[in-house]
Amino acid sequence: MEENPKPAIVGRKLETCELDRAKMSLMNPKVIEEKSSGRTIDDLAVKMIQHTMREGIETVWDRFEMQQPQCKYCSDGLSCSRCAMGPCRIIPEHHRERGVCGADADLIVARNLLDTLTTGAAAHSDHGRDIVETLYKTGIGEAQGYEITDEVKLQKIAAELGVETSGRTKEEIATDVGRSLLYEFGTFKNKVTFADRAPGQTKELWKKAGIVPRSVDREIVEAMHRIHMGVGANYANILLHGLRTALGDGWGGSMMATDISDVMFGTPEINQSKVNLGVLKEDHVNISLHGHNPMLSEMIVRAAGDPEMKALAEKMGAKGINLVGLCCTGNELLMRKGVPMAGNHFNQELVIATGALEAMVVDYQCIFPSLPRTASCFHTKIISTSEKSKIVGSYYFDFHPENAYDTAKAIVRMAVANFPNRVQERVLIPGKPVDLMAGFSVEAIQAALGGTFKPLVDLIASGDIRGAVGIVGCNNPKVKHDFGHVTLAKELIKNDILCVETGCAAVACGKAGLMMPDAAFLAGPGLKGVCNKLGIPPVLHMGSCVDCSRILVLLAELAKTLDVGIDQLPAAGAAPEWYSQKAVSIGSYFVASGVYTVLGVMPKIAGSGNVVELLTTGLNGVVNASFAVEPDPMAAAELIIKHIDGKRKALGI
Ligand code: BF8
Repeated sequence: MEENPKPAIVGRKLETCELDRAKMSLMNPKVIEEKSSGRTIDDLAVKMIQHTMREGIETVWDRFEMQQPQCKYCSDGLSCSRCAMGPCRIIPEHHRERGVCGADADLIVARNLLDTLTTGAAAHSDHGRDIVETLYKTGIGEAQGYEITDEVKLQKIAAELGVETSGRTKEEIATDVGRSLLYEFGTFKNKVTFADRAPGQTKELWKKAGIVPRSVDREIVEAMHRIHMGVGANYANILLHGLRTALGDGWGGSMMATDISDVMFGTPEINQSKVNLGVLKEDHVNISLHGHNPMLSEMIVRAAGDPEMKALAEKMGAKGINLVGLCCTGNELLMRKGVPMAGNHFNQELVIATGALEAMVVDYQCIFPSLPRTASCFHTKIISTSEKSKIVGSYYFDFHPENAYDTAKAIVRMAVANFPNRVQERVLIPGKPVDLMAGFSVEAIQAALGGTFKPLVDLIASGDIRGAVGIVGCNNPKVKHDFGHVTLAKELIKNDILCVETGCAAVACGKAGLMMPDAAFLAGPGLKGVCNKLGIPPVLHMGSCVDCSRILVLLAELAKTLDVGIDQLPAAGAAPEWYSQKAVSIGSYFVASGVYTVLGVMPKIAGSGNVVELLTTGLNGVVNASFAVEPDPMAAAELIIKHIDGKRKALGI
């Protein structure tokens, strides 16, 4: 294959260190010690944060400090800058009870929340569309270097969509599946097909509440319409549409992202790998893959395996090429390929600060726009690849399915060529990595159980497993990095509750050692017995954030086995350190699907008692589930255990 793509520099080239290192640098060892240990529970991250403080490298925690105090009206959801009559703030004590348009606190808070949720649903779903389009282009022979890996899953999805399979090649089937799924985004079909995977009882609740998702884009566009001034005027009505939009994400956009990635790159199987900043190698070219869509990172993995690239690395003086993951792209690669994981959201700047990273390759979502500034103080190159992102100061490759392999190879070549620029004296790899098990797709769990979900249901019925909780979401400087995830998971497994995790929550628990079978010693007697018998950890890695859709499918399977709705299961969700709009959508489709969900960070809704009441109580009368907000993970565990015990009692188990 010919290799010709060349990068363009976005904006301007950041030639020398762009940070005011002298201003940022701290020299007092006591202050450094106190500040760093207050920021994270990740031991290697503590060391790197100390390093950044001494070196004057600005991080997310520094910027958070600089932003204090944050605006209280904005935090409460009471500010609106939606139209040009504003911006407005609701300040009752100053007789400002309505915005210029006449919207009150309830409406302003609800509109802001729907805006946030919809942004998240759009992000997941647009990722889903990108992967579906790649499948379609693979089918018609226009995608370079991609292939259909899981034909069985392709056939299964084809059957769900009514696509003819007999006597057809996998490419022909992929073309029709791709086309059919692209229709799921618009208004042509008027139904989100994968939502049929939910149990009948759950679908009945959606129908009664009028929140059956009609299509992915339709709900998103309608949400944006509803939040225009002079349209949505009723906070409850606005929030109900939020649930419908979120369902279109969870059972639509995200589920397509997960399933079609499985078809293209393989459905994950249980594997073992390593996690934390210690996965970097001193004598290798280190490339971190950061972002979300595996259509980029899978191709980089292929290109890095090319003998030509290996030879080039050796020529540059390296022993080889070491690919490491970050955030959800890292989760995708870890799940399918066992690629080691450098860390979660708040590790992204610290990886660069090791001085051992030749390139950080990114696509979209959760990538700090300031990364090129951080990298400008090291030899690291930030390589952006998505036309949707194009980070200023990055090297941009126009990556798309038609030129995927050539571009991936050009990216790897650029990273390898950067190895001689590494300043060995500045390299600090702060420790050794931790082992973790990953790859717990629904299919892998089912296979481990012997082919059906009945044994898991039996273990739940017997009380060996008291319940199951999906711990998901991000890092947020309002919470000590990883503390919320790890504390909650430890307390739940101690109480015989199986944890299934995705996103940055999963990475946090991996780093804490909870994703190896020997972590079962931390579990209660029932769960410990199950883990020992099956050789699995008490905390299961189920993938990236779009893979929260795997949690939905797992819950649906358990509910169907018991012939109940999802809302009747002894299950819950939690997002102890969430920050992103995507997390709002995830939390909302969990709740809309019947899953009680506890948030560790307060959403921007405190300004409306009515909105708070509806989300934390009122929704019980609609979808038999609600949100709770509890920043203390131990107290959150208590709420969840109480909820699970209540559901067990109602089921008579
Ligand atoms: O989608 S958990 S910080 S990386 S938003 Fe982002 Fe949050 Fe991490 Fe993945 Ni999800």
